[in-house]
Amino acid sequence: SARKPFIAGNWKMNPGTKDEAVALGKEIAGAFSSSTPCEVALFAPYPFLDATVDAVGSSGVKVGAEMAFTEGKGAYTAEVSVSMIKSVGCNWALAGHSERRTLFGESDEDINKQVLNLLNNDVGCILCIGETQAEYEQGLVGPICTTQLKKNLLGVTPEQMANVVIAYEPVWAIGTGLTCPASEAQDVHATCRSVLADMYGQAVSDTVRIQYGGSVTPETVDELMAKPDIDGALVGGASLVAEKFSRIINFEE
Ligand code: G2H
Repeated sequence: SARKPFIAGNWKMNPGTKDEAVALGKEIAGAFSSSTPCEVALFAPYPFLDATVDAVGSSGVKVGAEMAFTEGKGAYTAEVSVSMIKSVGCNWALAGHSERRTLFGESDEDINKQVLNLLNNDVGCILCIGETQAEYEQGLVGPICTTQLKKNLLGVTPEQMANVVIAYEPVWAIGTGLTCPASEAQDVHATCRSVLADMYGQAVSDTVRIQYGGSVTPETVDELMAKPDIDGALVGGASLVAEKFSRIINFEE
């Protein structure tokens, strides 16, 4: 397809020290070359964003925040604003990761506010969606993804969709070692693309990158990336091991 693949590492609340983050960022940047078949971004913990931006240097690897708060400034103890992350060189952020939804109670409305705030400040957004194990077992994958896309993207314009990437992450496949079979992920990605076509028209929908996330490894990435509607990956555990993530970003086309 005409869509440039996009593979991102979500470091979550790892690595444990700035030195580890810098070493990992440097190694991954060193594995990113003109023959790497995708865009690459690393989502790092706040205290390491600045150092990770330095570590990747001029390699072309992007660095982003794992979320950004919806307010611009003020008395919001412990929160981090979009302008703060921009000021250290980050032009991407995640929104709606399932860990934020389930462990921290973020609602579809909260996530919608985050998405709008990022886009209105010219920061790219990877919107994470996906069903829980219970929803999966009840056959609710399509309806859940549809609802999340509609609620989380409410008010986002067709023009702003150029700055949006969707990450489909079946919650039951996150960190469990259970990768969703590539053909099953492809079906969900196609459903998501048809929802986006209903919302924004087919031409816009055809340009939106949809990543798969959930226990992606060097062993599973090639088959996933071969599917027509899988345009990348959001990688947790394997993005913490430079050798593994380097193989993932340099997947076999
Ligand atoms: C899903 C993914 C990254 P992992 O959360 O967002 O993590 O690859 O460890 O399942």
